[in-house]
Amino acid sequence: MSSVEPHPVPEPGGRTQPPPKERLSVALIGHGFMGAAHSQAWRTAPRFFPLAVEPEMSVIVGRDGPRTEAARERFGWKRAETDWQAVLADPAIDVVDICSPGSSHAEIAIAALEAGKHVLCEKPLANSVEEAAEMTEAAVAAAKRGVRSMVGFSYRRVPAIGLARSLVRAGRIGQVRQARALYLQDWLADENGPMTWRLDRSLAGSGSLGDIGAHAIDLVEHITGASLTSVSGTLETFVRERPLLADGVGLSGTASSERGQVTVDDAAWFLGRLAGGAADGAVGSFEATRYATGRKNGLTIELSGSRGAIAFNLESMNELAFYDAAAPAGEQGFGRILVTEPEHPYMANWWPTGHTIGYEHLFSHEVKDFVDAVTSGVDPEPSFTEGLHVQRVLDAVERSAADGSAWTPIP
Ligand code: SOE
Repeated sequence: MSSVEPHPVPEPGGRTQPPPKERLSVALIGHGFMGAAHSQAWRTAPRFFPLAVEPEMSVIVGRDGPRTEAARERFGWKRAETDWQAVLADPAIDVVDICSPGSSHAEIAIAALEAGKHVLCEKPLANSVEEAAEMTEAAVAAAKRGVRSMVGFSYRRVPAIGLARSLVRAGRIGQVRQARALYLQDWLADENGPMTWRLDRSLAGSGSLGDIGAHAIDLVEHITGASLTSVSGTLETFVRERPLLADGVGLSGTASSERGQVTVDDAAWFLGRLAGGAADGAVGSFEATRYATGRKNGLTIELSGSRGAIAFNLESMNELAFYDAAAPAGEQGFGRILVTEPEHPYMANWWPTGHTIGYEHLFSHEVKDFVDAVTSGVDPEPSFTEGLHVQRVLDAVERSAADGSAWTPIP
C-alpha cells in the first residue's frame, strides 16, 4: 500500500482531523459485465463501509484501447491500459481484480501473486483443475508473504444466505438430508443469440456448469459446511451452432453473418453426495441452465432437514423462507423472513429498516470483506483452495457425464 504521511491536520479552532487513510491502489482486468459490477463496488464500498484504507481505482485493463478508454471514463478509473503485464510490473499497484474470461485467470493471478499483488479473481477460479491447482499453489505461497487472494463467489454475500447459514449451522433445521439447488437463466433460449465468450470452451472452460453451476455448488457447501464427495452428472447442448459475435460485451451482442460451433454445455444436471457439516450423508440435486425460458436469474436453494427447512430465491434475494418443524402445530409454515434489518450481515451500512438491496450490493460486500482481510492480514474467504475444490466438482461432473452418468468421486 502506498502511504500518505498520516499526520493530524489541525483545523481552525484547534480540532484535528483524523490522519488521511493509506491508499490501496487497484487494477481491474476486464470491463464486461463483471468489470462493470466490480467497478461499482470499488466506487461504492468505501462510501458505505468503514474501510481501514482508501481504495484507489487506479487502472482498468482491456485488450482494445478505445473500448478500454470508454470503460475507464464510464466506470471511473484513473488510467486505461491494454498491457496487463506492464500494470503488474508497476510497484504502485497493490491489488489485481480479475474480471476477464476464465482462460486468462491462471496466468494473470499467478503473475500478480508472484509480483506481491493481492488478488480477487472472479468465479469459477479457472478453466481446469490443473490451472486451479497451480493458482492455489501460488496463493498458498503468496499468503506466507502476506499476499492475500479470494475467489468472487459473490452470492455468499447475500444477507439472506448469511441468515440461512446461521440457522443451519445452529441446528435450527436439524440434520440436512436433502439439498436442492437450481440455477435457471434463459438468456440463451433464443437459438439465434450470438456466440459470446461464455459459449467457447477455450475461453470459458465450460458452459452453464462452470458459469452458474459453480455458484450453486459453492453456496450449498457454504451454508451447510458439508462437501460434495461424489457426483453423477448429465450435460446437454441444445443449440450446437450459433452466429458469431459481431460486437458486444458481457452476456449479449450483435450477431454476425458467420456461424460457429458451441463447444460448451448448455445445461447441466447432477446428483451429489455430501459429507460433513450439517449435511453429513445428505444427497443433493443440482441443475444449471441458461435455457430455462422465463427464468432470468433464478438461483433457488432449498435444504430439507430433520427439524425444518430453508428456501432461498435469488430473484427475491431480500427474503428467506424458514420452516420450523418445532413450532406449535397449527403455526408451522414456510415463514418469509425479510432480511433487511441491521441485525443481518452488511445491512446496517445501507438503508433504514425495511429497505432492500440488489445484485450490485453483493459486490460491495465482496470488496469490503476482501479489503478488510487485506488490511487485517488474514486470508479472505472463499480462498483459492475452496475455488479449487469447486473446480474438482465441475471436473467430476464432466467426467461422470462422459461416462454414462457414472457416480464419480471428487478427490
Ligand atoms: C451469467 O450467467 C452470469 O453473469 C454469471 O457469470 C455470474 O456469475 C452471475 O452472477 C450472473 O450470471
